[in-house]
Amino acid sequence: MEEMKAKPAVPLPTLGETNDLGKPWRWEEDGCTVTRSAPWSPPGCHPVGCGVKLYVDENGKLVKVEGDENQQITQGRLCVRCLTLRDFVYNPSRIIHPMKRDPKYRGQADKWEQCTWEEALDIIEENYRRITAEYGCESVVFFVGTGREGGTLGPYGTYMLRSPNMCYTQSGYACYVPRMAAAAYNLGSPYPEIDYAGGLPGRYDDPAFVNPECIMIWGKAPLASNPDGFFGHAVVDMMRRGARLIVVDPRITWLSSRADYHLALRAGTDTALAMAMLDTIIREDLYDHDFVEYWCYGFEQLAERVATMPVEKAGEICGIDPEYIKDAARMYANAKPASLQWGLAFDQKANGMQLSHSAICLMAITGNIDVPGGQILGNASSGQNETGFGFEEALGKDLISKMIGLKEYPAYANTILDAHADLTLQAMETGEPYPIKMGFFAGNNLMSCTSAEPKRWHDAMCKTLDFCFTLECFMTPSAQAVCDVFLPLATAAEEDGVDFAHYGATPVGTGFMNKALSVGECKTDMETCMIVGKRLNPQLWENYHDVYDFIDDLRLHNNHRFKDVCKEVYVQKDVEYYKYETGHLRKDGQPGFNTPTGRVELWSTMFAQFGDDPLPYYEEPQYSPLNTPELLDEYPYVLTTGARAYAFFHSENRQIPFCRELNPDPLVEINPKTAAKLGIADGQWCEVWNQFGSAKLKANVTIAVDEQTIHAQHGWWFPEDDPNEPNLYGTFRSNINNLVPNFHFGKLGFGAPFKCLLCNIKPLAENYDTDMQLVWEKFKREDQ
Ligand SMILES: Nc1nc2c(c(=O)[nH]1)N[C@H]1C(S)=C(S)[C@@H](COP(=O)(O)OP(=O)(O)OC[C@H]3O[C@@H](n4cnc5c(=O)[nH]c(N)nc54)[C@H](O)[C@@H]3O)O[C@H]1N2
Ligand SMILES: Nc1nc2c(c(=O)[nH]1)N[C@H]1C(S)=C(S)[C@@H](COP(=O)(O)OP(=O)(O)OC[C@H]3O[C@@H](n4cnc5c(=O)[nH]c(N)nc54)[C@H](O)[C@@H]3O)O[C@H]1N2
Ligand SMILES: [Mo]
Repeated sequence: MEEMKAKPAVPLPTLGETNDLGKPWRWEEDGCTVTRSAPWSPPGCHPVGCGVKLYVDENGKLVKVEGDENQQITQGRLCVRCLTLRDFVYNPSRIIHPMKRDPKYRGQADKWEQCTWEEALDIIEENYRRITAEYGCESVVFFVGTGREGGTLGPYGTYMLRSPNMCYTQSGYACYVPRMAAAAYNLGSPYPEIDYAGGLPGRYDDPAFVNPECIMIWGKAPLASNPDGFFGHAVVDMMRRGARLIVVDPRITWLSSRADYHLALRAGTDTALAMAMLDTIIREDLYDHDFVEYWCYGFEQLAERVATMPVEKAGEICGIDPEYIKDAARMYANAKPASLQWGLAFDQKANGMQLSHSAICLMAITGNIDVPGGQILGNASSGQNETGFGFEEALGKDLISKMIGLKEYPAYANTILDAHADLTLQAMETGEPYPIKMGFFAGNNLMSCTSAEPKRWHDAMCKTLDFCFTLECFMTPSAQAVCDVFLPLATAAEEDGVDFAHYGATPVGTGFMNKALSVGECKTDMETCMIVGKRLNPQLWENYHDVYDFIDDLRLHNNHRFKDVCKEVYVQKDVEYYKYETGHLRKDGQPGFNTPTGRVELWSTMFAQFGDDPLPYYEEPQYSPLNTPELLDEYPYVLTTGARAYAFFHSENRQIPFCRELNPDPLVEINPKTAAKLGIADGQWCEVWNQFGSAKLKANVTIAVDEQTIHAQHGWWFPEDDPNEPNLYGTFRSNINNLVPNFHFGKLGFGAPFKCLLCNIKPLAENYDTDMQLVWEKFKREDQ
């Protein structure tokens, strides 16, 4: 519980030094006011703070969005989701006024009625008082999705609802936090991102930077995903400057096709590969002796452990030529510097913590941590800066001790103070340890996207929640199914706010969102949190008079005033290397790493303390050709899901005609030979199924996957389809998460098999094709 007390300090931008570009933040041009901004969400995105120029005409209408060439990281480059922001802002299906619906009519689209904010707040307050009086504050859950403005707003649960239960509803928290926890526990720093000179004023030409000779991209597709504050195109920038690639991915991607080594392993077998690479590097004496001797803990034990996974054995498990593994390991170890970029595939398996631990071992024994062009770390004061916001003061020890999963999975619950996803589902289903009666979701569409077995989550919520409300831009299947009040959410173009690369954990930069327009009665996450919080728990909000007080305190920790600094638009953060020598990694100022032993823990004292093996070990996925050969007759293919699509952020953007046209239907990738064998034609609708469920997707016949592997897109629903129960915009028809089970996590409570299951696939005669004409007609703006 010690960790909960600390209110982490905010990473301080050094204003005026790193960003003295002398560029205006707002100007007039051809009858428009142009505002520079560095948005986060919505539309959903991670906090890269991509630079945009928002053109607003004299009527206050957004007319176009362009990339901001002044933004130091993105330098004018933008993805389709920002370029189509105008279609998001003015989409005819966007909800721009509060709405209410009698809970007895849940799932009925025509029963919503527009109401005022006051009325909506009255309904929320009345239900909150009634429910918490009977069942306590712990019966209220803040259901949360991916990390973005809404998703990371800890104060929603803490200061608004005064509940210990903020629950990210993906089984085993299978996104980011497992990697972060493995790093926090074993490296003492939350996220070792690859160095792409993000924080350096001269970027790649800065004298402090060294271009990596080798980048190993593992279970990540950064060009499509730009995750967590990493700008994916930076990989291409560094390739142009000479970096060679190793890509570890069962699929062929743009980057793997340009790599020196593409380790196309069987999905889910990564830890075996990582251990074999460690073994090769140690056996062939390619490791950094000084770094290992002075800064690592448990090297001998690690060497002994990984010797149990020689390349021959790993090659067999992963389906890769052992010599090829050796060569790749040599290239990574010999390159100076080299960086390793780990992705979502690390989290989406029960064996993922061991994989993350192995990756940290690889980074460490090759001496690439905290060096230019290697892995960059934040200093002792950076971290996930708002989750711990007043947690203990607001809740008190008694309420905190009721957090679901705190006792069973402390390694999980303590990392970012989250209720365990699977145990929260269980609590809704069984009423144990206590009933869950009220919900709020911001940034979560669990029935289409976030959660495994979505119908199960649907049934549990519909059964147990007396009252639920949401803050959203669009009516989602989840909101349609279970919400009783809908609050309209402002987009990033309508918001003043702040975002940090890696939520503050790595030294890259801070972006400022500058409000350029208003739409309807929409409010931002920060405004809503404060308004609802002042109603429900006014005593906790006494110090905040307007939303800027809240932004200054929460995001800038009162070290700056938003209004003074927002005109900087994007501020790079100071970068310091070799902090383990200067004492800047540890709060006590001692040299070394912020771990119990002061070293990078190859032998993990924290894992041991939590009851897991302190060394990396390999476990087959729960359902796999080697682990469950008896299932192969029925489910002969390895299923991986959710590799990011350029057109969409998860379940979003399906109502944006330009995005939808890029990817009109849910796709399943299948190898041409497999497709031929099964009589599946390119573009034909198929059913993919396993022992947990089935989904209908359209075949994308491609050599991107091998004959054994099937890859399915995730997050699908059809905003043009029938909204009512039980159809709910057709979301259960094509939801690949029907095939993903809950409760298949690892010993520490983390991980879920989203990227390593078995399945079968067959062609369908039916046709569910999107009618693009209908999409355009239904979702186009008046002036399009
Ligand atoms: N456009 C877009 N960008 C996004 C998102 C989005 O929905 N759309 N979502 C955001 C979120 S929340 C996240 S977490 C990030 C995730 O972004 P990434 O970390 O890049 O993860 P994915 O795109 O899911 O998968 C990356 C690669 O892992 C491969 N893979 C699949 N199974 C395995 C396996 O078992 N082992 C290995 N080694 N590789 C495997 C896939 O083939 C894919 O190429 O993206 C963020 N960015
Ligand atoms: N099969 C499979 N399933 C997966 C994955 C996979 O790889 N495979 N990836 C998983 C991962 S890593 C993640 S993180 C989850 C993501 O799951 P979710 O977080 O549910 O994904 P989204 O669809 O992006 O977001 C849900 C809603 O948030 C709203 N929203 C966007 N920005 C904001 C904001 O700032 N504030 C508020 N209040 N609302 C906002 C959007 O309108 C959207 O309707 O999906 C998971 N699901
Ligand atoms: Mo995620």
